[in-house]
Amino acid sequence: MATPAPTTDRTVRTAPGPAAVPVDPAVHPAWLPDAALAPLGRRQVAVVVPDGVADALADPVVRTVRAEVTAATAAHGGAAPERADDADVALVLDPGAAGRLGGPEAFEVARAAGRVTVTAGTGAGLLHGFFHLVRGGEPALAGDGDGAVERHAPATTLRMLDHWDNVAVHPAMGQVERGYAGGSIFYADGEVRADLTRVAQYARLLAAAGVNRVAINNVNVHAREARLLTDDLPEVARIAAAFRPYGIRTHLSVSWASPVVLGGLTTSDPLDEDVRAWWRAAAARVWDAIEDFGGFVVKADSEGQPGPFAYGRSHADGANMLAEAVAPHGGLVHWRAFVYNHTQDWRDRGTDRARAAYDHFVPHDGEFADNVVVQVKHGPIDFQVREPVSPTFAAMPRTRLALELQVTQEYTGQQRHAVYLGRPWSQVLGFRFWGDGSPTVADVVAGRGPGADGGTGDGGAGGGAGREGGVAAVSNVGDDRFWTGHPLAQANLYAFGRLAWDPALDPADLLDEWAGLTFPGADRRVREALHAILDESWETYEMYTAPLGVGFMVRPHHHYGPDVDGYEYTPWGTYHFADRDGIGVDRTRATGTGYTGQYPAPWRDVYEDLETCPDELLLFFHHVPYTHVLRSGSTVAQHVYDTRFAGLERVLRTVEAWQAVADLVDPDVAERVTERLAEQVRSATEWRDVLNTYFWRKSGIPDAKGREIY
Ligand code: GCV
Repeated sequence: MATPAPTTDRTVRTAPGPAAVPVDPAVHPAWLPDAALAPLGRRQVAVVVPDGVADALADPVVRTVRAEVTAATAAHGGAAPERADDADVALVLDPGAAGRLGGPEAFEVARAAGRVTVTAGTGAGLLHGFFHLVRGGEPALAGDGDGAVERHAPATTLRMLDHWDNVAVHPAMGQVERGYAGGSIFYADGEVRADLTRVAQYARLLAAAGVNRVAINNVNVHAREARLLTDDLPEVARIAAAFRPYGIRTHLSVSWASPVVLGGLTTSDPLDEDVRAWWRAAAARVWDAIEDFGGFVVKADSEGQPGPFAYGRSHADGANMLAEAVAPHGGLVHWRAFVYNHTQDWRDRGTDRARAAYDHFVPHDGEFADNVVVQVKHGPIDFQVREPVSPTFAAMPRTRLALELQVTQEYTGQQRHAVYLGRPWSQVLGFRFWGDGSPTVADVVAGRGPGADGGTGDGGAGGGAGREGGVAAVSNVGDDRFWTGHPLAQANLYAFGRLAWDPALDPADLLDEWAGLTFPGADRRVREALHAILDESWETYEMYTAPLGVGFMVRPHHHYGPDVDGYEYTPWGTYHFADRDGIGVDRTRATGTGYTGQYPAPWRDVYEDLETCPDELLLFFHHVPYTHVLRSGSTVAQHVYDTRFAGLERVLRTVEAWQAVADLVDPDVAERVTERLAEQVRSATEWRDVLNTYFWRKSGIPDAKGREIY
């Protein structure tokens, strides 16, 4: 994207407007319904750029801001005057301001003399400022302030969504792997969709939440998907063109074996000169087609995907070879740390999947190239409802690390259960490995952890100069009319973007912000009910599913519904080791797998000691008898019974809260939510009964309260 040249000429001029704002009326507007733009659209809103900055006028994101303003003011009775002097709201592009403001996406807001003035150094900054005012509604638009200036800049410049979308429908995983919202918005019938209006609309939603990068295909790269890198480049360029006006850069997942499967070479060895040349040429073709392309995402040596281990090379060798190919173009390599043995022997208690990311990657800290981001799942296993934070974040100070979250609810109810994930994500982002006052995970991924050089990144301008790796998450969006299957699962996508921009935001406030935008003008009772339904829904889900951090207990393959021993005697490494006496995984240094030793103090000791290990992670770290007394005072068995019964009760109260307001919302939304809640009740009942029965039959310990267990 063109960067406007600095100018001293302060004459202002209205930027030209582009095509219409992408809105398909058949699709639910999520957090950008027309009415959410009314407070701004009722006003006089000027978009002004310094005269003589030709590049600024050509910047597609500046043109988007202009289109948004034109559309909103036309729809709501405001106007778009040319001059700031005639406006209630002035969106001012000042190309010289980016540095002063804190980066290209930063903006400042001043309120004085009846006017709100947003100033930004780039189109992207201006767009974020525009959506900041939309989110803030009337209070944000009152121009009667004292001129005090608020500054807003993202915590990290890399805020990415990963799509696990397949181009061709996969026989086992379907069109979208772990997708619970219909087909793909990018692909249908084995091709990129001809009509990408929906993608443009998605880009607009993402920009309004703060996301600025999207990887458009599954990290499991099958034969058809591999060709996105070569034959389909013009199609990928069309997708990138749909994202670009909203300041979002496009990334591709690539197959490690591309030189073989696409290039006809006999090897993918990263140290082979022909392989390196193949990747250099491939990268050059990509950037020829898409000038602002973001880079490659790689899942290697993981769950059957090919990787450098086949050639006796390390993951640093593999990642750096790709990094070298993309570096001349300012590209990034997101290299996933989700590497573990998925063919282990359940009889072998010495192998611990939780150790894997750390064991594979930490020895290579400092070896990864500057444009490699090692992308680490938030927990050491796989997006379970409760896991400790992955210790890998604390152990690679010389590597750019990204936090990977999962917005799609693979293990948290698959968008059939209402489960708001803002709170657990906020806890992960705020986790302090080195004790009170030490840097958080959010600091680490922003390049401000201990031992990092404190760089602030390049603002998305070309590869990243700092040590930041940012935040990535698996998207929960499909071609469903509500985007996310469960309309309330939109809150998760929204909260992800907002927390990626500012990890310090309160997830409960974000919930209210989302509800206010999505249901503008709705009866106060609707917003109160949504808050009541969602705010503690993660805890509710945990109460009826796998207890005390033990994880899994889901049905194999599709991962929905209870099957306590479903994975117990399989090669996947997700065991709970229940027998008649007790349950849990001994991950202590003293008697177990030694995983606690991957944490720095104080956590290595907190988790090691039964006396100090938090209840909610007890079975992740310790194997204990069912009679073990928790810090809460309850035994493990009684805790399981009590929380399973209480969990279902909470779901039933959720249903009541919804029923009280369902008539006050759009009937389509009401019907879909009502249908999903009915399934949540059925499923939570099944979870309660299966879990309670399992623990009772294993332990022989009856429920102290004599409730029905089968
Ligand atoms: C894309 C889990 C999921 C897989 C997914 C994998 C990953 O194992 O079940 O579907 O594969 O994570 O993150 O790569």
